[in-house]
Amino acid sequence: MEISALTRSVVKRNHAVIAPDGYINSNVPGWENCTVNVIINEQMGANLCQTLITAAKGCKLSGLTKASQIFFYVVEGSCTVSIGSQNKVLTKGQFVYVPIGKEYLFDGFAEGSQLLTFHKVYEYIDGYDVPDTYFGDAADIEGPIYMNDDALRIQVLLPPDLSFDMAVNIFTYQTGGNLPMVETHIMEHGLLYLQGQGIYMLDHEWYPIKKGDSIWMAPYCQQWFTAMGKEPAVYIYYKNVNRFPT
Ligand code: UGY
Ligand code: MN
Repeated sequence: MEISALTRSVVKRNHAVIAPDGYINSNVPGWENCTVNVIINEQMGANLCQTLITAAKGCKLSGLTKASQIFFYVVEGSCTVSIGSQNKVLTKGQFVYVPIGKEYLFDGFAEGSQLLTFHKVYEYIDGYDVPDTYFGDAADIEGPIYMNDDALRIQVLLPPDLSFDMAVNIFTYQTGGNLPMVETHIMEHGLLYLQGQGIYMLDHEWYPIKKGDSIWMAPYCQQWFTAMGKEPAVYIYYKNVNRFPT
């Protein structure tokens, strides 16, 4: 018998590991016929929001982005999306970046489809316009080798353009791959595990992590990861970029 008093989830001052076993659903106005799990949010001290949306029959997400831009990524299933005059079908691995000040509508979901979202308050920069809506497909994006290690690949999903103040990347570790150093950096991360398992070190604590788990890393939360198991470990993560630290 499983013991309901145990979980792998932890919420600390500068990091959190959120496993799906503790999810409690939220209602988000305009997001109908779905469950919404708000996994990372300013309530825990973060400067981003990360949610996971699971579609039920008749799921429809409509809204208008205000201060925050939103990145939507299809984790499972498919849907249709309309933003301004653009209409597209999105399937697993495809994504859309919705800038501030845009109306969006997602519907036509296959039941059980899952969307990951990252939200960040947009920071203007002199000399640059707000980015446009941007569609993409992770399958079309090459993953160059990371830090000369053939076991590590990073796919950069958003354009390398200073008008963007957030990056979303997919990091793939072949079996036995690990981060070549302990990272210590000002940028913050929100992360969802897409495949496999491994051990994450966060602020010198060690956590077993697997598909479906999420992680929040505050600025300067020290981080290291090694893949385990027999399939590659894959995670998608958010990072704030391209702005002078205030
Ligand atoms: O881009 C990054 O900072 C990335 N290498 N961090 C991480 O995977 N924890
Ligand atoms: Mn990092």
